[in-house]
Amino acid sequence: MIDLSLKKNGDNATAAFATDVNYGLSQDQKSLPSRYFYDGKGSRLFQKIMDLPEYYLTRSEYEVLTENKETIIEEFAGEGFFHLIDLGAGDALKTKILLQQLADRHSAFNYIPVDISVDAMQQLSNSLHTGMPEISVQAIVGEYFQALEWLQANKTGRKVVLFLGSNIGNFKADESRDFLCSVRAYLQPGDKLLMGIDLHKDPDIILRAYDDAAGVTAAFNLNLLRRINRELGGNFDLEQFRHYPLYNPQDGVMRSYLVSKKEQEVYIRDLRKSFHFAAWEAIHTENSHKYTLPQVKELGMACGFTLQSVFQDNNHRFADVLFSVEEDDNRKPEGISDDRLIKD
Ligand code: AVJ
Repeated sequence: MIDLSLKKNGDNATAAFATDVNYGLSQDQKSLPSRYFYDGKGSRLFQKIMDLPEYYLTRSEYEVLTENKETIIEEFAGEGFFHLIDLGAGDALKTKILLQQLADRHSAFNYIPVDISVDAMQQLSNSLHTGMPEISVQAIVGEYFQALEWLQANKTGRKVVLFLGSNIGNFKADESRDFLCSVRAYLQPGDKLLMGIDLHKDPDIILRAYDDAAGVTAAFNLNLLRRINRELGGNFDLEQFRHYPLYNPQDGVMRSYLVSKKEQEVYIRDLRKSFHFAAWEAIHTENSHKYTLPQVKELGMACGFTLQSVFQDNNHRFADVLFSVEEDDNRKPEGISDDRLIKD
C-alpha cells in the first residue's frame, strides 16, 4: 500500500519550491536546497550515479550489508514484532539485502519506506509486492519529519530506523545533530538506528565520485535548473552553467556548485523576478559530508544514542553504524521544528 496522505498537494509543494528558490537565489551567496534534486528525472539520474564506476558509496555499503547481514539482523531483529522504518529509501537496493535476511528467518516486522519521490515509492511497492510478497509494506511519500510524526501517532511498538546511503551527509554539521536528536526523540528504549556513513579517505577518490567522467553527476546537478524552468517557468540556459564539485579534506565536506559561465539575467515567471548572475558566480547546491568514526560516535552520543556496532567494507570507505537507545537513558532531546531541518 502506498500512503500518499503525507504528500503535500501539488500546489503547496510548488509554492514551497518557489519560496525556497526565491530565498536561495536572493542571497549574496546563492544556494539551492539539495532535496529538490529528486524530481522524476533527478531520481533516474541518481539511479545512474549509483551505477557509476566512480561512485563507490553504493557498492561499498552493499558490501557492508551483504557481508554482515546475519550479525546486523541478529542485533536488531530480536524476538517480537517491530516496524522497520527506512528514511530516504529510494529504490531500497541495499535494504533488500536486510529484507531478504529477515524474511528468511521469518521475523515479524512491517516495512515502512519513506521517500520524497512518489515515483520511487510506487516502484518500490510494486517490486516488493512481486519479489518479496511475504513482507508487509507500507510506503510513505513525504519528508522525514512528516513521516516520523505520522509514525509516532499511528504506529506503536518497537522501531528500527534505517538511514542508509550517507543521506545524513546532506545536512550541515549542526543540522545533522538536530536531525539525529529529533529521530532519537521519536524512539524508545530498545529501539535502534542503523546509519550509513561515508568515511574520510583519499580526497581524489571522493572528488571523482562527484565528478564522473560520463558527466552524469553534472547532469544531476544541472537538472535542478531544468526543474526550476519546468515547474516555475524559469528561463535558465543550462549550457551557460557548469557543474563544479570541490572537496575540502579538512572539514570532510564535498561541496557542489553550479557556476555561471557568463554575466546573465535569469527570469523566473512564477516569481515575477529576474536574478542577476555575475560571470563565474556560483550557486551552492549540495553538501556531502564525510565523517570519521569518532565523529560519528560523538554525534550519536550527543543525542543520547549508544554506539552498539560498526560495520565497514574491506577498504574502509564506508561504515554502517548501529546505534541503540538504552533502557536507562532518561534524557529527552527536544523536538525541533521542520523548517530548521530541511534547509540546506
Ligand atoms: C544521496 C545524498 C547520499 O551526497 O553522495 C550523489 C547524493 N549527489 N552525487 C551523496 C549525490 C551527487 C548523495 N546522497
